[in-house]
Amino acid sequence: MSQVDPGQGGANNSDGLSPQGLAAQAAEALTRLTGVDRYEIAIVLGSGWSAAAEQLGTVGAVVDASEIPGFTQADVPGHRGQLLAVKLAGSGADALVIAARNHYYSQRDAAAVALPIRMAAKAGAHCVLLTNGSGAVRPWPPGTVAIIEDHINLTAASPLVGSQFVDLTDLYSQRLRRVIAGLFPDLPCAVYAQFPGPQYETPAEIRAAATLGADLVGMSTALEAIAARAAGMEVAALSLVTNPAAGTSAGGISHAEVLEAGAREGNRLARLLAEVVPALVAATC
Ligand code: 8IG
Repeated sequence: MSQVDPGQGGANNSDGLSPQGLAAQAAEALTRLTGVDRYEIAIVLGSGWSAAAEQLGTVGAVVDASEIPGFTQADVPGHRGQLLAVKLAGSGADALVIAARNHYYSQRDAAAVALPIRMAAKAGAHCVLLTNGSGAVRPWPPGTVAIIEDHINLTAASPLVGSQFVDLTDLYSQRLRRVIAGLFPDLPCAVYAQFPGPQYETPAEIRAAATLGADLVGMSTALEAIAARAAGMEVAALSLVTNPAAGTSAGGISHAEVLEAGAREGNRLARLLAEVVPALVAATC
């Protein structure tokens, strides 16, 4: 077998396991540890969103990310490092809440970023809701929630290797954006630019991003969305503005302010997700 197998998602890692093989192993561990054979939806909780799981329904198994192969250690304060199996209130559908993303800036490894997404796809999820915290290029105050409608990938990386010419025309599914906007018509739509991080941007980089058409900047969602689409999932994404992007306000940016915005908005975000997630499940099942 060749080292790079396009159909299988890229180069093998040092253990000789292809990305798809590792994802299958992770899905197997997930299924065993949570006792759920098949998930209807996966929800990735980013900065500020981590309080949401409990309000979605009945939390079953809670698994430490370190128990699942391929999850790198949670190194960011404000990220829980857990996966939760949640039975949604109402429908009883099984949702996988991933409060443990692998960040690109941790290892500069886009395959690691893709692992939780690929695992969720192998565990049955055909829809993923990605959430994140972001800096606002636009004059949107911290606390603003936006529906991501498109992205600009400024990482110069991809989770895909080989001849996987995946169509991203409708990456952030218009169908699902309409479902969310139907529930929350006041949420703005946003183009999200992913920078590689972990440093925040310079003011000149933010002016450049604005010229390119970005409304928000972040460090996570574009690579995950690409991986999800390549895995055949329908993608929706929501972003919480936690800070004005560099140079767009008087002060600088601190991770503390990012955490504060998340903590302040936690309950509101949880209530929002408690409405959005069942609607996405209803639309994609
Ligand atoms: I939260 O201002 C959060 N994540 N790149 N820039 C980038 N990522 C972010 C920012 C920001 N705020």
